[in-house]
Amino acid sequence: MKQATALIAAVSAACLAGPALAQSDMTENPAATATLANSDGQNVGEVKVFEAAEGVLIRVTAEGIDEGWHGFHLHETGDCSAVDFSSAGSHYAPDGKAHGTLTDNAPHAGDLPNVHADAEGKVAADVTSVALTVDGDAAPMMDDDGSAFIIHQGPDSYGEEAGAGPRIACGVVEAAS
Ligand SMILES: [Cu+2]
Repeated sequence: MKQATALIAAVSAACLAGPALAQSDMTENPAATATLANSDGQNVGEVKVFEAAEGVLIRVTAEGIDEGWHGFHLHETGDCSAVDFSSAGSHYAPDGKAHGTLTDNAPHAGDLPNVHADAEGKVAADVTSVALTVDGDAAPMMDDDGSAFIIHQGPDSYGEEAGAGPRIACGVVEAAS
C-alpha cells in the first residue's frame, strides 16, 4: 500500500509538472510555418520550423492521411497552386547533391525522413536537418522563390529514385509573424 501511494504521488507530481514545462516550451515560437492542404484545398495539418544551433527542427502534424509511411520533403518552390502540387517543383537541392538518404553523394537538402500516419490517419513527427536553414547559409527555405513542404502518397525509398508517388499535401513555407 505504501508503494501504491508512492506511485500515485509520483504520477501526480508528473502531471503537475506538465503546465510548468509547457511555459518554457521551446516549440512555441517557430521561425517559419506552413499550412498543409490536400488537393481538395482542405487544411490537413501544419509544419513548424525552429532554428537550431545548426540547421532546423521541423515539426509536422497532419490528419486525414492514409495509414502507413509517407515521403516528406521540402520542395524547391513555394507554390502549391497546381492541383497535383507539381508547382512546388523538385526536391530542394541547392547544393547539387543527389536524392536518397541512403545513397552516395546525397541527400538533397530537402530530403527528410518518412513520416508515419497511424490508424486514425494522424501524423505527428519531429525531424531535424543540419542542411536546411530558414534564412541564409547554403540551403535557406526562404530563398527568392520560397519552398514548400510536401507529403507523398507512399514512402520515400531513400534510394536514388524517391518513388514516393503522388503529392497528397502541400504547404508553402512562410515566415512566422
Ligand atoms: Cu517530395
